[in-house]
Amino acid sequence: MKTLWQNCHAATMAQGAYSIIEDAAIVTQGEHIQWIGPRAELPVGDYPAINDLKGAWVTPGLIDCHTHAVFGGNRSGEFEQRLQGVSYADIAAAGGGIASTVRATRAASEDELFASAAKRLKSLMRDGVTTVEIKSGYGLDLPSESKMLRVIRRLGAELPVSVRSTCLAAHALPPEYKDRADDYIEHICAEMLPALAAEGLVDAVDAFCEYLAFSPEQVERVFLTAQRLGLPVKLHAEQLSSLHGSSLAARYQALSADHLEFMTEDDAKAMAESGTVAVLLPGAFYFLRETQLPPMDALRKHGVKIAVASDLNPGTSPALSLRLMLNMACTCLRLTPEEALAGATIHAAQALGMAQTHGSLEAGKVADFVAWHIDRPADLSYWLGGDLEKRVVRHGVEID
Ligand code: DI6
Ligand code: FE
Repeated sequence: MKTLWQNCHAATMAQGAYSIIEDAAIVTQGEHIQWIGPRAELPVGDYPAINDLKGAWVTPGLIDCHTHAVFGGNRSGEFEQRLQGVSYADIAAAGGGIASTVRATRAASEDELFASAAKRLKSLMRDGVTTVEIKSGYGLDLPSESKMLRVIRRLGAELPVSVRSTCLAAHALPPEYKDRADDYIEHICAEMLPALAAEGLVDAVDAFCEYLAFSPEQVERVFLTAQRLGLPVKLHAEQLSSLHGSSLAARYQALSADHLEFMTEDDAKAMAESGTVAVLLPGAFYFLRETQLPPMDALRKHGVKIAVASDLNPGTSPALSLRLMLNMACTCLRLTPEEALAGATIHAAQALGMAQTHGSLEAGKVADFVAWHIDRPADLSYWLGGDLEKRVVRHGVEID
């Protein structure tokens, strides 16, 4: 069905900039954008359905390209501890942190995990999110990782949001493998990834490269396995220290390297050459009270594409609003509102390998967009969360 959307302005985000069309018109045909341009140039034709957007600003549907939205329990108790001075690393070393979420996630049923994650996703969707990536990584054994990934697939099937699933089996060392990290990596490579990929549960493979998680050598073995399975890779890198995981990710043509506070200019060069997106996670930066900023100047100078995501997870970023992350990207990490919006649209799409079809308003792309009742695009990074008045269209169909 051909539909015309008009009486709006568009921030198309083509080429990673606002790329504004004033007094725009959008023609959708089925799930796709068939035409977009100034209303004065609208092709003459028969439009069986016409939508008046009443002066709204239309942007691509927002894309949250890094979340851990499926998990059991929560860690507000650890938040209280950290506020009394215990560090994230201390809590992890004492068996809390990721390990405590692993216990709760293993104990939860698939339905329980689905129900709690669905609530969190609905919160993200109230911000105009139409695509979200969700990682496993709180199961850390084959049955529990498989359970998480099935929940992730089910979220995509049952909610009006496109979901990409990432296997993060190399997130932390499970208790059964205490002091045997290499053996766990071997188990991931020989058993877990091949089995999970064969079940069709994995769109990409991620790992946590950090002194309190896995070394670059261990990560490389996971990447080699992913490569053999034909799966793209991503990496949590340079969050707490500099191990040059981002350069390693670039050598494997990773879709993205994420966090990056401690990355160097050489890492930025390597990422620019491989087209690896820098995913910045201001929620974790803020929540851990980090002080080391990612090197924005080096990223800009070398032309690395920058995305912004929520990192929604129970330990370091219990973030239920992607727009709040856009604000924090501006205030804490010094992005411009235009960079932040590109980071949650076209560059986020690239970080998921979806830039051919998603992330900008262009003819031929999927018709995922939001018509916001705002004064200008910067409003999206300006308001601190809250439920802005808007209409959300996904696959050419308006959703509530
Ligand atoms: N980095 C993060 O910020 C999250 N995982 C990761 O590798 C934290 C996950 C957690 O603390 O539960
Ligand atoms: Fe993360």
